[in-house]
Amino acid sequence: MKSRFLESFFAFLLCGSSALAADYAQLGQQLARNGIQIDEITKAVANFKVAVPSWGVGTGGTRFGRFPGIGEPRNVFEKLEDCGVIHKLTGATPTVSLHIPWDKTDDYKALREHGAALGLGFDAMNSNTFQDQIGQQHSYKYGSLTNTDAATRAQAVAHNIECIEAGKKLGSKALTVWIGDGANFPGQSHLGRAFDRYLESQKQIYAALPDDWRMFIEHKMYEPAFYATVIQDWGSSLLAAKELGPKAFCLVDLGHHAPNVNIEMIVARLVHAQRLGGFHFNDSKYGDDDLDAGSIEPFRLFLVFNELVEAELAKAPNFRPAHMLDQSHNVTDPIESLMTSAIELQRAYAQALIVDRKALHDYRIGNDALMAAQTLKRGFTTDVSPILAQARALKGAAIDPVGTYRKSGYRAKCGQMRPSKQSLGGGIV
Ligand code: LRH
Ligand code: MN
Repeated sequence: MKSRFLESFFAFLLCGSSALAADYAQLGQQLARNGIQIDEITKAVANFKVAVPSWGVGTGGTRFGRFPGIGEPRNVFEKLEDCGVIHKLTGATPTVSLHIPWDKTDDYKALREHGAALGLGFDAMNSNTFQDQIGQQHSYKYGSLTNTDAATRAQAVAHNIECIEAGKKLGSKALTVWIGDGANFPGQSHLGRAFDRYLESQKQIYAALPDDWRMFIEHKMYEPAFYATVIQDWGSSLLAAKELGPKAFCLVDLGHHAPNVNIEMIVARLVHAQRLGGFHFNDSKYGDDDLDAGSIEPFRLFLVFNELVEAELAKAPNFRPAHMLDQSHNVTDPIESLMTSAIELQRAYAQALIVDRKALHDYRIGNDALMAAQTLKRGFTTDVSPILAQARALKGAAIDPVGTYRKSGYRAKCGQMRPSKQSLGGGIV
């Protein structure tokens, strides 16, 4: 049924192409003056890929409530259809990152075929030992992989191995392990032994990883634990990755740090350690707000991509970061937010690619701090929108994704096709 939906978009894809040609030519001349070939940048942007979180296409919600939109996906198959729309219109999101058990199904073969029919593959699998499931034998109230009770740890290990087995059927090549384990009060847990239990559990999960898989360890400063989180920061994550083995990497969720933490510095260090596994991109002003990437601190996002471009240019060893979005949408249409967020990542990447690296290097060596800062910033202040639109046009995607999506009436059609019932919790409530 659905791929016919996608077909219906063709009518609007190339709206805005005439203006694009003029804008692209003008930007091309501007960049050529600095010795930059615009088509090179456009090609690199067109090759940029970011995975969409399956849990992002439904309305997220906060602890205070959830206000579902119309035509919410009711199961993982419908979630994939919405992810198919995002990829059709942006050309930048060919894979989906699933969350188990939110996306659990008894027919992963059918799910894989459904994805393929929509032009989608599967990125990192996400395990969930931060919620108790109905009928679950051992509660994760006091932790999962680090729980003081061995049976609870074993249950959590088994769940992660179940996620690997599901991912193998889907063609996924990675498992993201984020646990909320921690303490709310000083004294509640032994900080050292909790970490030892974490490693003991993770070693069993690591042993179950196929040879060509990676494990992404996701750190988070706080929430749901409000005093000490076992994998609280990149240091704990890197210690664990190094102790587990070469298939273990550190995943940076931009929202998982204290305000004003220099995240691009963390990226530079993880590149140095050859353990940068990837990202959960989003934005935040206060806590783990899971807002749209680039919506609050676009300059910070640019500085993260600046480190990625520096690593790319330096041909950093073992550098293969997996890009994923991890957002929660409460007041926007999730499809529109995920499309614009994917494009904001491409924007930050393009801005970092057009930085005059030679001039920047010379100013740095000459300790000309002002000109070094200005040279880097010029990348950020250049409007690269024509490059982003051209990259989409080259891939047969929409020049104006949100405009095309709204013209298509997809959401209204979903409203008819998917009678709204209290759809899948799936949110992060
Ligand atoms: C934890 C997190 C993690 C996911 C969850 C949905 O805050 O970022 O990546 O499992 O959100
Ligand atoms: Mn995350």
